[in-house]
Amino acid sequence: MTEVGKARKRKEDRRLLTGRTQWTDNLRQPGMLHVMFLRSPMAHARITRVDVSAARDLPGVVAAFGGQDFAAEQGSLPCAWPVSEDIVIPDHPPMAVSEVRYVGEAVACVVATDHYLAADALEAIEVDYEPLPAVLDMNEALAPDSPKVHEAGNQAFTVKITSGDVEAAFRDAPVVIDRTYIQQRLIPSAMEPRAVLAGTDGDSFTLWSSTQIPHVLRVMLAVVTGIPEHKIRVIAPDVGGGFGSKLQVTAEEVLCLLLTRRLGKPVKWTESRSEGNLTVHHGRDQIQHLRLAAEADGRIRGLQVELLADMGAYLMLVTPGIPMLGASMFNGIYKMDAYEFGCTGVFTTKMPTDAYRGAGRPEATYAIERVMDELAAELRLDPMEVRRRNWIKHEEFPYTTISGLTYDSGNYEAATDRAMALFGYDKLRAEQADRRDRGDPVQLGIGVSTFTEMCGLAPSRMLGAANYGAGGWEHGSVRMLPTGKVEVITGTSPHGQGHVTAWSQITADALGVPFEDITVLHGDTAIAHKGMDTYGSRSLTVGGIAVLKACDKVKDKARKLASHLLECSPDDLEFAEGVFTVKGTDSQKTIQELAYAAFTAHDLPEGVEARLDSDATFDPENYSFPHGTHLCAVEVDTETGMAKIRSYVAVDDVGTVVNPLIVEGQIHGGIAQGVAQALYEEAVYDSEGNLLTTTMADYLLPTAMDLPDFVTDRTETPATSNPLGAKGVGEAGTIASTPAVVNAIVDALRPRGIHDIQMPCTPERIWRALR
Ligand code: MCN
Repeated sequence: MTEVGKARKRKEDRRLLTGRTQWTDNLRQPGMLHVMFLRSPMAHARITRVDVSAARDLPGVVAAFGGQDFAAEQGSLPCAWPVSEDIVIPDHPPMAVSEVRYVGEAVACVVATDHYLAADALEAIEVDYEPLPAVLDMNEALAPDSPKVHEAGNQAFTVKITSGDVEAAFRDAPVVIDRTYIQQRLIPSAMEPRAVLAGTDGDSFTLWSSTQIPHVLRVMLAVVTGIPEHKIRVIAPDVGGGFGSKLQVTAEEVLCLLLTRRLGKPVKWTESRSEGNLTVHHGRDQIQHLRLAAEADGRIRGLQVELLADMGAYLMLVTPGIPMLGASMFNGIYKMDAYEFGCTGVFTTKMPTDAYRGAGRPEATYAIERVMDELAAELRLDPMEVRRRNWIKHEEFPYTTISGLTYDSGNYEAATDRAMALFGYDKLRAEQADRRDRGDPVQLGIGVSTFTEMCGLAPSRMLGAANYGAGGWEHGSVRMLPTGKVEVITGTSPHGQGHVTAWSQITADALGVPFEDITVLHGDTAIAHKGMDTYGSRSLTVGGIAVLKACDKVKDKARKLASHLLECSPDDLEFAEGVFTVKGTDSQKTIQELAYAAFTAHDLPEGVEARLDSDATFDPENYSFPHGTHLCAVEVDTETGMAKIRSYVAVDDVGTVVNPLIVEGQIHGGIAQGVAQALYEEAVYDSEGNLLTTTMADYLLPTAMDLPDFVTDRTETPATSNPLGAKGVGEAGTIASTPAVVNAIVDALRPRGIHDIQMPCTPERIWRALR
């Protein structure tokens, strides 16, 4: 059996599970200092005075600074995705100098010999604020008389995309569904909070950070601070999850670098959970207005989408691009004649939003899958039937959608049939009818989500066309060591996804070396010198393929050497399971023998270097389009409003699977996050712009106890855009699950005249809707 496809346990887990890890906060450096940031208690205010002198005098304090002290050197935090020509990208100083625009923005800092001394000394800093009005509601922010977040106004950008004749689609349409949904603001909650350690030898700088993007960060730190790129090394040591929240160039990273330059000593910062809730970039936060026109038989004519997307106070690394990642996804897996997408990015005095698992695609999928259920209800059709009448049929692939993407492959029928069988769809519908007839206080709802997503970010030319500031290629290197062992170096930066294991499987098959003989290095710009890092479920379909391509080049070199040593033509050699054999003979060389021969270099042919190492860059032709059918059964207690998931079936199609165990883990984690949005999580600001959900007691993260058993299965429709046939999986569960859960709740309540419940669907909200 090949390694690809094997449910290998993860190589990285023994170390992680036995505490032999290198979290950034565990790192120690001689003479290391600790920095803590004083954060604005006001959502919006002018800073009229910052006095750090009393803090400077406290025991253990080495230095204290206000924003003015950094004004000349701190630059502006970058936004790499200007989605329109006239987008407003306000200056974003890492430490506020003259104005604060959200609660939590850094206004001063203390550097001390100890983390707690630094924290205590923050209390001695005096800051005077002149309050300005908070701007919290997107609709109000766009009113002409609204107070302004930035001088240039509260509109960051507005974009419109049209395809087909929208007016014709809606003219005399037999059915028009018109709905507004709110994507509540979410707070990414990685297990490991953010942490940064910056050090210098006087000339060069090393920054350890709990980041997803060491390579992007290095470039950006050079651009922001003016420190030459070759003098900066960024290391992402073990990183305990990110979910998009560590796809960022943060104020703390820049400020730690500036502090180590100024003080000549290593400086570390680790956030507390409350500090993290306030200042890690938030996710979602959109108001979505959808209008869908359909024929009387349920066939969709056209779709109009109008979004308001809350940017928060500034545009961070990819803030404006997040709603745009959903722009081509509202049409989902469905065929239609016309589509219009409009989006306005709005500034408010809240923490900026940015990528959070799925980033734009969960929002789009939620909206279309909710609306499909509304269409079914309007036409008194089964929700699955409406979908069947509209989805792209398996024989129609490759299919170019109304929003202009070409879905390379898929089989929605197969995944749906499998999911319905596992779920016992018809039986559950019968039970639902029975409970309705009996007037059972506990009603049953069935939620359907037939989704696709675009991931595997991405073809560089497509990112360029979307005005994104970087490419989407990935890099991989393979080093054959003299003893025949293998080092793989990847530009991806795993933080929970198991790349060490998966890349070992790919390499083992490609080179015919044992899985155990392979090690994978990553996350250090001095070792993995090229890379675009990990996000957008891109690592396998871009980075894994780069490793595969590098293996191919190693084999080409080895073949040349083998033909020389075996005195035959390269074409006369067969390669299988790590051995080159002269066809029709038993004359052989193993790839390990060839690695050693290359190392000794005693007898190399012309043009062959003294190594079999190779590297490759892969830039795919297209995105990756995983899909699947998720079904959820929810019991809703109409007396208490409690909604409890009874069963959940997910049949996903991620093309060829490298490691089924990892894929299942990704789906599980993803579903948990999607269910969390449907039922539990919400960032809440009060009317003055104070975040109320700053602790785990207020921000309700579900635990394993709150989640049902998931039944998962797969269909495999290979991708055509990469040689493995793989599609991304890292975000699929999150994208698919939220609408499945909410559709189920609404389905249970529909006979009571309810057609929406605002997320998170808390017992209180359901109870109120019932009354
Ligand atoms: N895989 C596979 N076969 C496939 C597809 C994927 O075996 N057909 C494996 C890959 O080899 C890889 C893993 O599944 O080991 C995820 O691959 P991929 O879909 O390429 O996603 P990335 O590795 O690029 O991970 C990013 C993705 C994103 S965008 C978020 S957000 C997310 C996620 O991964 N954040 C995570 N999963 C996470 N898991 C953990 N533990 N922590 C996070 O922060």
